[in-house]
Order: sequence, then structure tokens, then C-alpha cells
Amino acid sequence: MKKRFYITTPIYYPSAKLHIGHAYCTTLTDVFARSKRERGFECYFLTGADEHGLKIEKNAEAKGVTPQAFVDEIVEGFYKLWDLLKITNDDFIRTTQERHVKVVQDVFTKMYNKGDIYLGKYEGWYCRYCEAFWTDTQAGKDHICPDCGREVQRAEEEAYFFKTSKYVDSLLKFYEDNPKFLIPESRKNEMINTFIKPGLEDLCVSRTSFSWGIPVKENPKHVVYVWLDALTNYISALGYNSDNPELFKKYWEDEDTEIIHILGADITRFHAIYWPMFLESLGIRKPDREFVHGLLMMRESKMSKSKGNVVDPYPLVERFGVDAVRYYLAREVNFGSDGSFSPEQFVERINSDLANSFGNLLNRTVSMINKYFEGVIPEYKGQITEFDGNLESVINATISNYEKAMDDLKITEAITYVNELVNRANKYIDETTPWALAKDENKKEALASVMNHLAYSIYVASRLYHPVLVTASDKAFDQLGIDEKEREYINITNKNILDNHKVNKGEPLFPRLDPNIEVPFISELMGENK
Ligand code: ME8
Repeated sequence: MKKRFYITTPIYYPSAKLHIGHAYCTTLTDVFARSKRERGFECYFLTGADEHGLKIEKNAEAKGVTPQAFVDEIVEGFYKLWDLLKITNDDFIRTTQERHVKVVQDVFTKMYNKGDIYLGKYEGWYCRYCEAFWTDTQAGKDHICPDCGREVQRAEEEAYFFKTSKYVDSLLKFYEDNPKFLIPESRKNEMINTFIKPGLEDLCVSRTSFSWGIPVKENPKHVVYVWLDALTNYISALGYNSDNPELFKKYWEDEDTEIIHILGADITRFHAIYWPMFLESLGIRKPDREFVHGLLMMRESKMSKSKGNVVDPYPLVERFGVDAVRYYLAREVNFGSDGSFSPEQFVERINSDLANSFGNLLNRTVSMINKYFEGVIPEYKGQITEFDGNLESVINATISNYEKAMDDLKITEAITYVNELVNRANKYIDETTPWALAKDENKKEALASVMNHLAYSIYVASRLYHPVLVTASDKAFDQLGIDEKEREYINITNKNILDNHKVNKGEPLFPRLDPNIEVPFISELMGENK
């Protein structure tokens, strides 16, 4: 395994407020970054905002403000949301920042001087209203603008193109040599069969129909196509081609770094086809992994602003807390598959996994240690009851399965292992019947072993949940009475870590949610009660 990681989310468009889909991607990326750091690896985590393009120019115009003022306000909301969700990104790149603009212009010039970008003519279907060009497929046989529904006209304009044809063969070879580059595997077949095999046209990488973009240095009536602009963020943020290239050297050039992009299925083509080509043109290394997650639906339908069914994560976190929302996002929809959001499932998930299983295990254990051992966790003395051995092997297996799943970005699966451990520990209480052991003085040693094993199970579960339950895990550690140093991941296999610690009974970690109150609350956020 490589010794450090560079991990990125897409940079989102500040054309409107972020919704639960964006929170999903950023939260899961954060879970991965935190889990790596907690295990002692260096991990540099980047997110940001993709601020150029026609749509933003138009939205700003409609609001009567400059595009920069428009994005400034929306990006403020990005910062607030990531703060609220306790996202631990190391940097936040905005494509309007000088450090980025300069790199994009230089990249364009480099590619142009190399002969990979050339000036040609763009022909297509033009929508006068949206000032946008559409391809034959996009305009369809009725020649209608896919955005506004108005009729489009055949038109042409001068534009720069990137020579994709030059890089197709090496891209296919790259896929073949690096079977782990694009995950899930099905995405690679989709790229090859849907886009590459039918023949890739050279990519138009400049526009003259609007001005909110990065001007091409050599010919400023053109602005750089938003995707060439946006993808470059992954290297401009590290100081590529700048006076301060230290981060670029460490997190991109050094082969000991694993470079991972996380993205949604809607933007796979740009990341998996064009981005490796651009990098090859620049003569720099390609990412090691691109992990494509599925898109969330709102119940059965696509999220859409016109339907008003887009959930704003902000009030959700304010009401249910950061842990509940992070947990729901990480657990409910298998990272890599499509899924859907529903208020009923949200409430059910929090109640069953967090309130009933994890919260209850902690609550019961701390109460029993208080009752039977005056609040002091008995020492670990090996396998005493007939059930101890099995619980210990479940704990060991949980740790290794969890680490393997996390390394493969199977985040949902990783959490499921921890849930299984929690369920196993709850069942261990039923098997060992501590209330019966407590009645028999000869069973004191067995009772002590049960309490230690339970406390250790909670310790391990809290440690493994920590990248998701960023506050509740610490509260569980507090209740077990262990200090900062003892919380470190390195102690996870130390069965004596809890010996003689004094427990502190606290508030329940996750109070049960009343579905009759909370489901309507969330439905309201989805615009369902209108
Ligand atoms: O595409 N479910 O930005 P964007 C899950 N600026 N995730 C979703 C989602 C949904 N329903 N909707 C959006 C752009 N996402 C470009 C990216 S990167 C160099 C440039 C997430 O604001 C998902 O990760 O449209 C998706 O790929 C991304 O937001 C698109 O965000």
C-alpha cells in the first residue's frame, strides 16, 4: 500500500445551493480521508467550487449582480455547509482564484504549443436564447434546445479543439494496464462501449458565445471550456507550474502518493476519458483511482429544482445532528451504487442502528458497570466465559474486514462490519446473562470478564465508527473514561486498554426519533407537503 493519499471531490457549481447529493459525495470522501489519517497515513483532501460558465453568467444576470458577486455568495454557503458537516478538507479551490486562472492559461498554452490544441470551426445547433451550441444528438430530430425547449439553428463559430484522436490508443492501454483505475468496473465498459468505440470527436475546448470564463491568453475573445478549466483544479490547487510546487511534488509527482478522485456517475466521461488525456498531453502522471459513486434519487424521482424535491442538508443537520446525517449518508446507499433518499428510511436507520443498537449497547454496559463494579471497568483476564472467545474473534475479524473494505473505498460495507460487531455484542449480553451472574458470588470473575469484553467491544466500535460518527464516538470514549492518547487507533488491538477505567454515565448518544414527528419534518424539506 502507498504511504500517503491525495483525495478529491468534484468541485461543485455554485449556480445554486448545494443539495444532499453533494453532501453525500463530500461526506463519504471525508470519511475516507479521516479513516486514513486516523490510521496514521498522510492524506491531503481537496474540494472546491467550479465558478465559470454560461449557466452562472445567466443566473447572475437574472439576479442583477455580477457573476463574481453571485458565486461569492453561494460559495459562502458551501463553506458553511462543510463546516456544519465537519468536513476536514485541507484546501478549498475556487476556479476564479488567481492561482488557478494562471495555471489553466499555461496549460492551454502548453497544449497549443505541443500541437494538441488547434484552432478550427465548431459546427452545431445553436440556441440564441441560451447562447449555447448543441450536438445532433442533443438537439434531436426536432432540433430543440435541451435546456429551454426553443428551436435551435444550424450555426458555426471559430473554436479551439483538443486532439483526442492522438490519445485514444494510449488511453485504452492505460485502462488495460491499470484495472483498478476506474471503479466500479462497469464504468470502464460504459466508457469504452458508449464513448470510445463509436469514435471520439476532437473536444471543443474554447467558447466565444459568452465571457464568464478564463480568457485564452493568445486569443482573449475565447474563454477556456469549463471542463478543461475545472479538471485542472486537481493540479492547480497543489501548485502545479507555480513558484511553490512543494505540494504538487509531494502529492502528485511522488509515486508513494496514491491519487484518488471521487466523483458522481454524471461526470465520469470527463474524468475517465479527457482528464487522463490532458495529463498525458502535459506529460504528467495520471490518477491511480477514480471512484464513481451512484446518484441519489428523491424517493423514486430525480432531484430537480423545478420539482422542488431537492433536500437542503443544512436544516437536516441542524435538527438531527452531524453524526446522524453523516451516518445515514454513509450507511444507507452503498457507495458505488445508485440509491434513494426517503424520510421514512432516514428515521428508521437512525433509530435501529444508532439509538437501538449502538446507543443502547453503551447505555446498558455503562449502567451494568456502575451497578456491579462501582463504575470501574474490570481488568481483561483472557477468555473466561464460554462466549468470550467467539466475541474476541468477531472483534478481530471486524477490524481486518473494516480496514480492507475502507482501503477499497467500500465505505458502506466497512460500516456494516461495525454494525455487526455491535449486534454481536448486544447478543453477547443475552448469552451471558450478566443479571444472573450477578446473583452468584462464584460467578464474579465471569461477570467481570463480560463487562470488560463489552467495554472493549464498544471501544473498538467507537474507534471504527469515528470517521463517520465524529462527535458521538468521542462521547462514547468519554463515557468509557479513556483519555485522548488511549483513543489512538494504534491501541485498537490492545484488550487491556480499558482496565480499571472509571466510566461516566452520560446522556443517551442517540435519542429515539419519533417517526410521527420527524417523517413529516423531512417530507416538508423535500417539498412534499405543499
Ligand atoms: O458537475 N446524488 O458540478 P455539480 C449524488 N462542476 N451525488 C450527486 C447528485 C445526486 N443526485 N447530484 C450531484 C459538476 N451529485 C462540475 C464538476 S469536477 C472537475 C467539476 C454530486 O455541482 C456528484 O458527486 O453538478 C456529482 O458528480 C457532482 O455532485 C456534480 O456536481
